[in-house]
Order: sequence, then structure tokens, then C-alpha cells
Amino acid sequence: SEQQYLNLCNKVLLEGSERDDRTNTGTISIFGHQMRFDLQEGFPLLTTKKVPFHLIVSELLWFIKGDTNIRFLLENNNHIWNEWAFKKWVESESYQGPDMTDFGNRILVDEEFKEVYIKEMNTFVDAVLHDDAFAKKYGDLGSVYGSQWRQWKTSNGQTIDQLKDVIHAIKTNPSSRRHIVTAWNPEDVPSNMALPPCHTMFQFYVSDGKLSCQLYQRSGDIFLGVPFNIASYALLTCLIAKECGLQPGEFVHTLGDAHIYKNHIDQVKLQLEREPKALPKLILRDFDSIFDVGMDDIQLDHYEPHPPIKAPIAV
Ligand code: THF
Repeated sequence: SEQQYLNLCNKVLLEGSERDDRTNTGTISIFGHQMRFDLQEGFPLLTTKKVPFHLIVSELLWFIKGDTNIRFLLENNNHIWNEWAFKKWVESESYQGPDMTDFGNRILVDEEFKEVYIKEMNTFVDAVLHDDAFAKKYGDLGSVYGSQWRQWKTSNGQTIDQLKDVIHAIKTNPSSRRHIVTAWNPEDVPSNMALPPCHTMFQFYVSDGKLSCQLYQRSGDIFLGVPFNIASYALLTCLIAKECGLQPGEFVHTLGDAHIYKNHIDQVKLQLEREPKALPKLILRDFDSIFDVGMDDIQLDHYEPHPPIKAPIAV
């Protein structure tokens, strides 16, 4: 339940070691942690702060479609991947606007720069939404999750649809120990992707008519990312279970570097003062294939969280 998440926050605050990181924000982190969420107890969306569920749904449907272009997210008012596409754009030859080097950190300390950044970002978003050629070139994040899950490139030029294959295998050979989808492709990691995948691989397990899923996440941003990640994989498990005629079992979340960014610590402490509430319930409309599911087919019932807590994302 939610207590598992709060325990992780406490553990990192108490035992975490200080580390520098890629984003220069600074973190406290621990290595190796596991949480288990029984999906029969309710849907694991945090209640100690409000988590925007519609963003989790549109992001997951984007992965499931095999889409890697942020245009679909923008059409659904989802801006959580903007910074990574924007970074590719402002670092490209074609970008002629004001210097955006290290924008993620500069917007936190320089109000004047932040205004310029917001203007550039709005222009960028507008172009991705309305200019097809621009969107094709700069809206695409490369071989991120959608592409690895649905169009894994093989050395002989073919593609593998890992998601479709794993669903077929769950239906036809449920006791298999090979229900695995991997996003980590050593060939792509150095150059072909906006951000090497944090969700490295996941595995399904069928027992007693229930479908469980375990994720190995190499790196977890505990305050902003992990609440999304838990809900996203729980939702994926519920969707696949439904298609396969199974009940949802457990979501097992295994983390490598589990970190709290230094500029999230006050927010985490505030959240830890709050009492968890009852978990919401996931309502899914009937469907035959998860590849046909749309935003309207997924609803949450009885989600009555504490208020949101804002924090800056590390880029
Ligand atoms: N990079 C970092 N530093 N942390 C991450 O969690 C992360 N992700 C994805 C890719 N890179 C990452 C992006 N996922 C938010 C949530 C998840 C994200 C990115 C951003 C976020 O800011 N959430 C806000 C609400 C934002 C809004 O309303 O638009 C929140 O309060 O939850 C790991 O998957």
C-alpha cells in the first residue's frame, strides 16, 4: 500500500548518501529497494498528494501505441516529456533563438531567463503541434519506451513487437518464466535516445488466475517520477490482465538508484506529515485488445487525495 512509498521516502531521508548527478541538482540516494502493491487492495495512486492521473493515462497510452513523438502528449495537454524534446531542439543546428544551455538549472535561479525560456518553450510546443515537418524532426524522442516495446530493431533489420508478443504468451503459455519486455538496448543507449530508459525491464507472472508484474527501474526520482511509475505499471498490469481474462495480482517495484533530489526534500517532509487515505478504484470499460483502448475507457473512482505539492523537475 501507500505506506511502502512513504517508508521508502523515510529510509532515503534517514540513510541516503549525498551524490552528485547528471543534472547537477544533487541528490540523496540509496541503492536497491523493493516495494509490493497488491492491486486487489485498490489502485496504487498516492493519496498523500494529488497525482494527475490523466497524465499517467496519456503517457501510458502513448507508450502502448509505440509512439515516440511528443505531439500526441501535447494534444492531450500532457507536458511531462517537453524538456527532453526541447533540449534536442535547442542543441540542434537549426535553432537560432537565445542561448538555452543548461536551461533546467537556470530557470530556477534567473527570473529573467525563465521568462525567455517559457516563451521559447511555447513557440516550440506550438510548432510541434501545428507544423508537421517540424514535429517529425524535433518532436521525436528517438528510441524511447514506445519504440523499444513495439518496434525493437534487430540486427538483421526486422522489428520485434515485445508488447504484443508478451500478451500472446501470457494467454497461450501463462506459466512461462520468460514474460519479459526490455527497454534497455546497449546499442542505442549512448547516442540514439533523448534519455536512456529508467524502466529497464519488466516481467509478468501468472498464478491463481492473477497477473503480477515486476519492474526493474535503474534510477528513480522518488518525489516526482516514482508516483507516476507505480501508477503507470499498475495500470498496464490491469489492462493486460483484463485482455487476458485474469485478475490483477501484485505490482512489484524494484529500484536501483532510488533518490530524492535536494530541491524536493522539503516537499517530501511535508508529504510525510500527511495521513494516507483510502485508495481509489480503477474502472475500465470493456475492450478486446489493449491496443484499442482510449482515454475515455479508463476512469478512477473515489480518488480524494490531499492537495498537490509542487516541485521542479531535474533535466
Ligand atoms: N527525469 C527526472 N528527473 N525525473 C523523472 O521522474 C523523469 N521521468 C520521465 C523522464 N525523465 C525524468 C518524465 N516523467 C513529472 C512527472 C513525471 C515525469 C516528468 C515530470 C511532473 O512534473 N509531475 C508533476 C505534475 C506536472 C504537471 O502537472 O504537468 C507532479 O506534481 O507530479 C521518469 O518517468
